[in-house]
Amino acid sequence: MRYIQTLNGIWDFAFTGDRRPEMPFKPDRTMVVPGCFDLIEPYCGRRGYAVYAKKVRASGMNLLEIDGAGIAGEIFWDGTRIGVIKYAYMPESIVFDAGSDGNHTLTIMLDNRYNEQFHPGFDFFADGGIYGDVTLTALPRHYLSRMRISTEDYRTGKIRVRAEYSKAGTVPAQLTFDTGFQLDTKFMDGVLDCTLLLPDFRLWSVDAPCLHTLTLTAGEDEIRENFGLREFSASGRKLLLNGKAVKLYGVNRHESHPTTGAAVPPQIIQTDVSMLKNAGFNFIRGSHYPQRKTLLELCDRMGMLVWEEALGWGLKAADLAKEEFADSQLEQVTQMTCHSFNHPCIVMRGFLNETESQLPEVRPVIKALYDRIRALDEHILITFASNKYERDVCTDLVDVVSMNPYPGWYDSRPDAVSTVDQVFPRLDALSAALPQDKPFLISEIGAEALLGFRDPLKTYWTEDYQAELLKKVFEYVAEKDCAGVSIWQYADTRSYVSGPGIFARARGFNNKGIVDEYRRPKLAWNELQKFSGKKAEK
Ligand code: ADA
Repeated sequence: MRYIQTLNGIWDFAFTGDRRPEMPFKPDRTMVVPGCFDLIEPYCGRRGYAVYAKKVRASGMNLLEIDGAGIAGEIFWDGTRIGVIKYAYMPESIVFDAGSDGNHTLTIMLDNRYNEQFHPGFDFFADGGIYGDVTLTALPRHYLSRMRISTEDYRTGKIRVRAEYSKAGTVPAQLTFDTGFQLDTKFMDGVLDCTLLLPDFRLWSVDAPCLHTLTLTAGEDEIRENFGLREFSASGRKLLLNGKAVKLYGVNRHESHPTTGAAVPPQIIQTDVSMLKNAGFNFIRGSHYPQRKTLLELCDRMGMLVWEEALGWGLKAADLAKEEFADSQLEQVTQMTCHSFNHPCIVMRGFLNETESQLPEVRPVIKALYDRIRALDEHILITFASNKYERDVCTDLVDVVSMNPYPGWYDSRPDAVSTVDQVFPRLDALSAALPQDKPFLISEIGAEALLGFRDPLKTYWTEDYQAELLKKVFEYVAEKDCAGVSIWQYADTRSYVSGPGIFARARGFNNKGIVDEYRRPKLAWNELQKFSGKKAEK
């Protein structure tokens, strides 16, 4: 078994603003990890360089894992750069040589100033800090990489196992499943790729989320992964889980909490997944970046379907025309897919939320992103959320057509009377204009509602109006040829993009949550519980 040490806890810290810190740096104070330094006085709201350092005892080859940090950074071991953090929220895995046995210094230098990947115009706050767990795993001299386990046929229990080993030649290996089934196999020049029928398997589903465990042993190394046997597929306009039609009733979820920012503690993540599961929801769109490992593990265990997405919000064709930038999107989907490959909860992967997909020049970028994910994962459904509606020219390139319409909210103007009666006609018109041979998913829809603002006249910004609108949306999904919905959004989240009237971000928040930022239910939460779940399978 591998020796894993958690590096969560107290680190040395300094904030140097616009000045890049010298190495080794002089700490000013201590800082907790995980945590967002720019939510702690005197750094609140400040942007610039922040350095974290910790003394760590280690030797030889090691695997450093950081479950998301931001918004960019570099990682040093005894002053030598061993890795970079390019994408906020993206889990990082770095294999490096820690040198001889003794105390070493691990330094994470972050920069929370906006950059090409995280614009100030995004409708969610850019927190600076280490959002997730930091761990260090000692590796033997020759070591195994992460395993990829995929379901090839859910009916027969056929699975495919792929892994890599750092030593060339023929190396015997053993697969041991939780069921007791064992198989001898081998690595050939560092590669293992085998397909097998797992006896006594159980399927993973929303109602019975059965997980299996596979232990892979080769040489002195051993790794273990959870996986689930299931197939999530599209047939015409329907989505199917293990061959059975399933409608998605879900929410969009940001990693966000007023006290901790993006470093949402496991307990709150658990609250989120449990609340949603208990209320009958079956789907979470992880907007707009990879969510924490804790969330994925809980969704695996509780039976919640997840759309995982790469960071990219409202990017323009001009951004994507830059080769380096388009390559960074490819790098993101690669990193994300490889990292979370084995989670049965992840049934769709997405990218480029609300890009300029009405323009033909964006097609090659979407096609390249699709092809990259497909090359890594033969079975996952691939999509992107569009706000170009009938004008979108990229819907033929993906498996699921996902749209972010806002009837009853943005689709009207402040000076026009908007009513929830717009929901059915608008969604019908959109649905009719989209490809009829692919599932149509409403990836966002919603209305702002301020907690406690109640009004029997159901005016804008009230809990009453939001509840009325979202009830109509759920009715639509239940009755019509629509594969599902992820409401915008689960909880209110800190933002700064503001505008007049309906575009306002009152209190500095996007208030379209069906619970507020502290997870206190609004009227819509209570009303939607009556629908979700009961109509999930049809
Ligand atoms: C978009 C976007 C979301 C959010 C939403 C809104 O659809 O994808 O991130 O900004 O609009 O509330 O306006």
